[in-house]
Amino acid sequence: MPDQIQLSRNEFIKAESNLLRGSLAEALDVAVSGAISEDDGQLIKFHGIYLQDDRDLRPERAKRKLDRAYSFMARLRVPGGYLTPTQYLAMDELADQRGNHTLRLTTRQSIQFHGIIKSNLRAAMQQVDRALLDTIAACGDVNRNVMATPNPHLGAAYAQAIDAARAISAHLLPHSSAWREIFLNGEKLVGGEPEYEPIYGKTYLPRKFKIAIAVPPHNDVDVFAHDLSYIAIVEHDQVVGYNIVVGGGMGATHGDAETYPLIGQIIGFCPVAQVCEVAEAVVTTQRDYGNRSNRRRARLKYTIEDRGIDWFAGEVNRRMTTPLQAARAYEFTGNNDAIGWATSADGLHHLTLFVENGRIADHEGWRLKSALVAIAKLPGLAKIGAFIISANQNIIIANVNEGERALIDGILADHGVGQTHSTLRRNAMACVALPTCGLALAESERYLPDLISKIDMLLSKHGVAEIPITVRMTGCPNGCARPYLAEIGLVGRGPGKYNLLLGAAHDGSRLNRLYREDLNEAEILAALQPMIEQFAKTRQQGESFGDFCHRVM
Ligand code: SRM
Ligand code: SF4
Repeated sequence: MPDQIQLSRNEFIKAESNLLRGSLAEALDVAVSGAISEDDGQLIKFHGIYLQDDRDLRPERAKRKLDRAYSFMARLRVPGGYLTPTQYLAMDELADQRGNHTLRLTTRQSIQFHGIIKSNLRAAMQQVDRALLDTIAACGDVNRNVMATPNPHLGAAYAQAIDAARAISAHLLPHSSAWREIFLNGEKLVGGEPEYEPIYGKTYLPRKFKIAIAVPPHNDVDVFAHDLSYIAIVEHDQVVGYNIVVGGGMGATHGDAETYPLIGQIIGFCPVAQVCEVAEAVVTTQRDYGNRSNRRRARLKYTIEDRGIDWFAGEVNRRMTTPLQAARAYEFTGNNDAIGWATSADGLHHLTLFVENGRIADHEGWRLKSALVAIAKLPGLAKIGAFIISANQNIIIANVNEGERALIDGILADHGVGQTHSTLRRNAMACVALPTCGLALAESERYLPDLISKIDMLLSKHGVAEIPITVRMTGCPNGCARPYLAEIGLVGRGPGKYNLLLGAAHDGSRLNRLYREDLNEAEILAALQPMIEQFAKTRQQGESFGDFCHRVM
């Protein structure tokens, strides 16, 4: 271990937690408060769960001298975002019985449940377990949900990528049985071998760790945004290996020049058989050298910034049986989803369904949640179908036979779920933000839809509404919707105020740059208007909005 000046408080919490148990089991039984202690609040994240409160209700409850309206958010571990229709139905039921009646698709191909009160947490986890799913390591200082380009139905290479995601997820899964013990049967392991964490050790990683796999030409997982990524190299529809990308990350803090988003760098190529070995080598290097004093500088991107990419690649190679080979050629065309129906070589159909900001809910005239339940119950789909969550917060209904394709269209129409959104809206994402996210400085999920309508008017006025432009909003600089890789990025600074960032590459390979700071809605539109006008008038042949802004800014 390198010298450390002073370990952060979380390091002590982890070390003293008895492999992620802390006093969680007892805390869940305490009925007088809907919350848990701060230390247990840190530990429960390793089990995919966050303590939150409804921020809309804070002022009123404070006036009435009431405790905050506490509840928990739980996030699934779903490598590659792949669920069977039966699992989807079980999760829909969970949202109704234990959560706030919505399912929230995330930017890492998972589902979040909001509003689970403490007395419902165990029952919720038991429902998850019965569906052969879990929430282990969906948050916390460990490897999180492993992403993969979500098209396993479109060819062998995509299916191989999802297999790799599952293998990596299993390889890096904590060995602690704390999740089962706390939430399922309460049984403690007695006798036998003492538990240990062969990869993590008892203080796990310095910070969260994220992995994604992309299958070119699709960069929908934003391969340059994660601690470790794999770019599939495909020959004759077979993955022969992966280029390895390290040190990407989005998170930053306003006003702290020591924190910033970074895109990952390619350090070589590995054959398929070495996928887990690479993951272990990268993770253990970060385990041993990551910053355990300052959590703001603890992600892998800073370890690499501080020690250099050559040092890092050398350390990874030293930990492997065979070093990485030279990186191979690849090409990405975009980081968005192709909304609508597609048909694969075997004649099966697949619908990528646009889900605005990932929120599956029923509203008057737009009953998406009920529609998805009706679709999941179709007999043919139950046998061979899949519900696959995309990294752009959409859902793919995969493996649909000819007869059921028409039924699905009918169900969507009957529930008012049209798919005629503008091009801009289809390419937009917002993070959750208010009212559940404790870190939000501004609205995001609840506000972006309105702003999109207004930006769409500008685009239409100048005749460029059909050109795909990626737009992403977050309620704070943590970057949960990867806004720094959007052609138009909006990052919350305070109520109703956003930084406007422009100029990212349309294929997710270049970050955007700060264009204007602290703008309200009118100022955002006023700043975009001349850019859009100039784009419409002077764009070069085939030039994307991001490349145009990058050129003229
Ligand atoms: Fe995130 C923290 C939501 C993807 C960077 N993120 C949070 C928390 C848990 C707030 C908190 O710590 O109390 C948010 C919960 C909000 C809520 O009420 O549900 C939250 N993050 C999300 C989700 C749900 C956004 C979404 O709208 O889909 C995404 C869940 C992904 C998943 O299924 O695992 C989500 N978060 C991301 C991403 C995108 C990605 O990973 O591809 C990033 C940027 C990439 C990165 O990590 O660098 C991201 N989230 C953060 C950070 C900043 C980390 C950093 O290095 O500085 C935080 C804050 C922190 O960790 O201290 C954070
Ligand atoms: Fe919350 Fe900020 Fe993440 Fe949005 S970007 S979900 S506001 S932490």
